[in-house]
Amino acid sequence: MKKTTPFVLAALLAAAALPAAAQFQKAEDAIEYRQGALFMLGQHFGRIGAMANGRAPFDAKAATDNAEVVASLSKLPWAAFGEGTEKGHNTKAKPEVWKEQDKFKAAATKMQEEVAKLNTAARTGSLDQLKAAFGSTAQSCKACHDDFRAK
Ligand code: ASC
Repeated sequence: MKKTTPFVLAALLAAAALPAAAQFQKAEDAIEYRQGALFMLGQHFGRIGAMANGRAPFDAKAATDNAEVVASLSKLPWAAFGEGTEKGHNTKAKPEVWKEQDKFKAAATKMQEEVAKLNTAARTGSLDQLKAAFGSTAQSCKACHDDFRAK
Protein backbone atom coordinates (compact mmCIF):
# COMPACT_ATOMS: atom_id res chain seq x y z
CA MET A 1 0.00 0.00 0.00
CA LYS A 2 1.34 3.42 -0.90
CA LYS A 3 2.05 5.83 1.90
CA THR A 4 -0.42 8.39 0.59
CA THR A 5 -3.37 5.99 0.68
CA PRO A 6 -4.52 6.81 4.24
CA PHE A 7 -4.58 10.51 3.36
CA VAL A 8 -6.62 9.90 0.23
CA LEU A 9 -9.03 7.74 2.23
CA ALA A 10 -9.33 10.40 4.91
CA ALA A 11 -10.11 13.02 2.27
CA LEU A 12 -12.78 10.82 0.69
CA LEU A 13 -14.37 10.13 4.06
CA ALA A 14 -14.37 13.82 4.89
CA ALA A 15 -16.08 14.58 1.58
CA ALA A 16 -18.70 11.89 2.22
CA ALA A 17 -19.40 13.39 5.64
CA LEU A 18 -19.92 16.93 4.33
CA PRO A 19 -23.35 18.21 5.21
CA ALA A 20 -25.78 18.05 2.31
CA ALA A 21 -26.08 21.83 2.62
CA ALA A 22 -22.57 22.00 1.14
CA GLN A 23 -24.10 21.02 -2.19
CA PHE A 24 -25.97 24.31 -2.24
CA GLN A 25 -24.66 27.87 -2.31
CA LYS A 26 -26.97 28.96 0.48
CA ALA A 27 -29.65 27.49 2.73
CA GLU A 28 -32.28 29.37 0.77
CA ASP A 29 -31.21 27.55 -2.40
CA ALA A 30 -31.60 24.18 -0.68
CA ILE A 31 -35.09 25.09 0.56
CA GLU A 32 -36.14 26.37 -2.84
CA TYR A 33 -34.67 23.28 -4.49
CA ARG A 34 -36.59 20.81 -2.34
CA GLN A 35 -39.79 22.84 -2.66
CA GLY A 36 -39.34 22.94 -6.44
CA ALA A 37 -38.68 19.21 -6.69
CA LEU A 38 -41.64 18.36 -4.45
CA PHE A 39 -43.89 20.77 -6.36
CA MET A 40 -43.03 19.12 -9.68
CA LEU A 41 -43.40 15.70 -8.09
CA GLY A 42 -46.93 16.69 -7.01
CA GLN A 43 -47.77 17.97 -10.49
CA HIS A 44 -46.71 14.78 -12.25
CA PHE A 45 -48.10 12.50 -9.54
CA GLY A 46 -51.36 14.45 -9.77
CA ARG A 47 -51.62 13.68 -13.50
CA ILE A 48 -51.47 9.99 -12.66
CA GLY A 49 -53.98 10.56 -9.87
CA ALA A 50 -56.41 12.18 -12.29
CA MET A 51 -56.39 8.97 -14.35
CA ALA A 52 -56.50 6.70 -11.29
CA ASN A 53 -59.47 8.62 -9.92
CA GLY A 54 -61.34 8.85 -13.21
CA ARG A 55 -60.97 12.62 -13.58
CA ALA A 56 -58.99 12.12 -16.79
CA PRO A 57 -59.22 9.37 -19.39
CA PHE A 58 -56.72 6.55 -18.87
CA ASP A 59 -53.79 6.90 -21.22
CA ALA A 60 -51.18 4.20 -20.58
CA LYS A 61 -48.40 6.15 -22.31
CA ALA A 62 -49.11 9.30 -20.30
CA ALA A 63 -49.19 7.21 -17.11
CA THR A 64 -45.81 5.66 -17.93
CA ASP A 65 -44.25 8.99 -18.89
CA ASN A 66 -45.46 10.67 -15.72
CA ALA A 67 -44.44 7.73 -13.53
CA GLU A 68 -40.94 7.94 -15.02
CA VAL A 69 -40.70 11.63 -14.15
CA VAL A 70 -42.08 10.94 -10.66
CA ALA A 71 -39.48 8.19 -10.15
CA SER A 72 -36.63 10.54 -11.06
CA LEU A 73 -37.98 13.42 -8.98
CA SER A 74 -38.58 11.19 -5.96
CA LYS A 75 -34.81 10.92 -5.48
CA LEU A 76 -34.10 14.64 -5.39
CA PRO A 77 -35.59 16.46 -2.40
CA TRP A 78 -33.78 14.60 0.38
CA ALA A 79 -30.26 15.95 -0.04
CA ALA A 80 -31.71 19.44 0.34
CA PHE A 81 -32.86 18.86 3.94
CA GLY A 82 -29.34 19.41 5.29
CA GLU A 83 -28.30 21.05 8.51
CA GLY A 84 -28.85 24.80 8.52
CA THR A 85 -31.90 24.59 6.26
CA GLU A 86 -34.43 24.26 9.09
CA LYS A 87 -35.82 27.78 8.76
CA GLY A 88 -36.64 30.44 6.22
CA HIS A 89 -37.99 30.73 2.72
CA ASN A 90 -41.49 29.77 3.88
CA THR A 91 -40.40 26.23 4.63
CA LYS A 92 -43.17 24.00 5.95
CA ALA A 93 -40.66 21.41 7.12
CA LYS A 94 -41.18 20.66 10.81
CA PRO A 95 -38.25 20.50 13.25
CA GLU A 96 -38.94 16.74 13.43
CA VAL A 97 -37.20 16.37 10.05
CA TRP A 98 -33.93 17.05 11.84
CA LYS A 99 -34.87 15.69 15.29
CA GLU A 100 -36.09 12.33 13.97
CA GLN A 101 -33.73 11.80 11.09
CA ASP A 102 -34.01 8.01 11.00
CA LYS A 103 -37.77 8.20 10.85
CA PHE A 104 -37.63 10.91 8.18
CA LYS A 105 -35.18 8.87 6.09
CA ALA A 106 -37.36 5.78 6.45
CA ALA A 107 -40.38 7.78 5.23
CA ALA A 108 -38.40 9.10 2.25
CA THR A 109 -37.20 5.59 1.41
CA LYS A 110 -40.71 4.17 1.72
CA MET A 111 -42.02 6.80 -0.71
CA GLN A 112 -39.29 5.99 -3.23
CA GLU A 113 -40.10 2.28 -2.97
CA GLU A 114 -43.79 2.94 -3.59
CA VAL A 115 -42.92 5.19 -6.53
CA ALA A 116 -40.77 2.43 -8.03
CA LYS A 117 -43.77 0.08 -7.76
CA LEU A 118 -45.98 2.74 -9.34
CA ASN A 119 -43.54 2.91 -12.23
CA THR A 120 -43.78 -0.88 -12.69
CA ALA A 121 -47.57 -0.78 -12.42
CA ALA A 122 -47.82 2.00 -15.04
CA ARG A 123 -45.86 -0.17 -17.47
CA THR A 124 -48.35 -3.04 -17.23
CA GLY A 125 -50.96 -0.92 -19.01
CA SER A 126 -53.56 -2.02 -16.45
CA LEU A 127 -55.68 0.75 -14.95
CA ASP A 128 -56.50 -1.44 -11.95
CA GLN A 129 -52.82 -1.93 -11.16
CA LEU A 130 -52.19 1.78 -11.63
CA LYS A 131 -55.03 2.62 -9.23
CA ALA A 132 -53.71 0.24 -6.56
CA ALA A 133 -50.15 1.52 -6.84
CA PHE A 134 -51.32 5.13 -6.90
CA GLY A 135 -53.23 4.53 -3.66
CA SER A 136 -50.24 3.10 -1.78
CA THR A 137 -47.93 5.79 -3.14
CA ALA A 138 -50.32 8.58 -2.09
CA GLN A 139 -50.47 6.97 1.35
CA SER A 140 -46.67 7.17 1.62
CA CYS A 141 -46.79 10.88 0.63
CA LYS A 142 -49.47 11.54 3.23
CA ALA A 143 -47.68 9.64 6.02
CA CYS A 144 -44.60 11.81 5.58
CA HIS A 145 -46.64 15.03 5.33
CA ASP A 146 -48.56 14.17 8.50
CA ASP A 147 -45.38 13.73 10.51
CA PHE A 148 -42.98 16.16 8.90
CA ARG A 149 -44.84 18.97 7.12
CA ALA A 150 -46.59 21.81 8.88
CA LYS A 151 -50.14 22.53 7.76
C1 ASC B 1 -50.74 14.19 -4.39
C2 ASC B 1 -49.92 15.24 -3.90
C3 ASC B 1 -49.52 14.91 -2.67
C4 ASC B 1 -50.04 13.58 -2.32
C5 ASC B 1 -50.78 13.54 -1.04
C6 ASC B 1 -51.36 12.18 -0.78
O1 ASC B 1 -51.28 14.13 -5.47
O2 ASC B 1 -49.60 16.35 -4.52
O3 ASC B 1 -48.78 15.62 -1.88
O4 ASC B 1 -50.86 13.20 -3.42
O5 ASC B 1 -51.81 14.48 -1.06
O6 ASC B 1 -52.18 12.20 0.32
